[in-house]
Amino acid sequence: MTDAPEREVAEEVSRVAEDIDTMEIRGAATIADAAARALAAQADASEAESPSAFLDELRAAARVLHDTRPTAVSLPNALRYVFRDVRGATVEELRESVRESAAEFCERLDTAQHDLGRVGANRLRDGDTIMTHCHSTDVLACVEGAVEQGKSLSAYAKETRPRNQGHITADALSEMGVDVTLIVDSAARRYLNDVDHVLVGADSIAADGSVINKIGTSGLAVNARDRGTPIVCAAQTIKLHPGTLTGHTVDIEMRDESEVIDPETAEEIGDPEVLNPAFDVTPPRYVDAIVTERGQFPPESIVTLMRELFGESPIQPWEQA
Ligand code: RUB
Repeated sequence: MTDAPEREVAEEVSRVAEDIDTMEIRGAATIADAAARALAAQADASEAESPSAFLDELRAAARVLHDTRPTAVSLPNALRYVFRDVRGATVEELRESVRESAAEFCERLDTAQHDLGRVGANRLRDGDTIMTHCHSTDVLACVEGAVEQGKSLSAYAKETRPRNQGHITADALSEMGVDVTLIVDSAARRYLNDVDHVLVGADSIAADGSVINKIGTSGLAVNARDRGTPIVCAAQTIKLHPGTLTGHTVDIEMRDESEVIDPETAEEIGDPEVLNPAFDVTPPRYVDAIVTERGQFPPESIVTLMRELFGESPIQPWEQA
């Protein structure tokens, strides 16, 4: 957080921020893509007359985007990436470099997801059954890769209360020709014996290899370990959280209670306190592998990749006035 004075940001930036906040735009990779494009839109719309005014506006836009949802590190990592390559002595040069940097970021995101998918696909065998939680485009890339390799798969898709992102996954898997069974979250343990791999995504990966993902992931992982079912996290390196290298923890977003229960029903049952954490932390000992575009890693070794990619002190453009 910062005390920097608030500046006007481009309409498109406000719209994207609102859509991320309300989860019209959701999922870590999709949020990152939208944030990078929004910075490019800010650059396009800027009427700044000096390079410093242009950069002030760009930082203000980064701040608005950054403050939407706290858990998916892909969002600040996208902002960092775009800022890292911004150069120029004039407003026009700066504008062009923001456009180029944002476009390069989005292209790399697509390529990384495709490459990750091929790695994850190699873990899956013809005839395997998977179980999914929430909706992760990185997970779907692994399934798509396996289908492209000619493998036939079945899936249990957990519905994922309270927002039911499992419905999106069920739809996407069916589109790929996967035989899908939708289950409520509490039925997961019942079906784990029939499952060859649990596949989950990540919003952030901490330096110790912990996986931060949609609430319910940790319980699923503990049950999977108890049943001896391998649990794989599919996560592009944009999900590695550099702040955790220096001891920071990942903020877990708390969302509105209206996602859990409507006010009338709450009143009927005595207006209990309602808690709605959006994510949880799965310790590395419950995760068999983290699949990235750079190959698969045991969770405990992910720190090496994190140091290589982010160094010790990543920039925080949204904190600069
Ligand atoms: C989405 C979620 C996904 C990760 C990874 O939560 O937890 O598993 O974001 O998604 P929400 P992806 O619906 O609250 O955003 O692999 O697409 O980046």
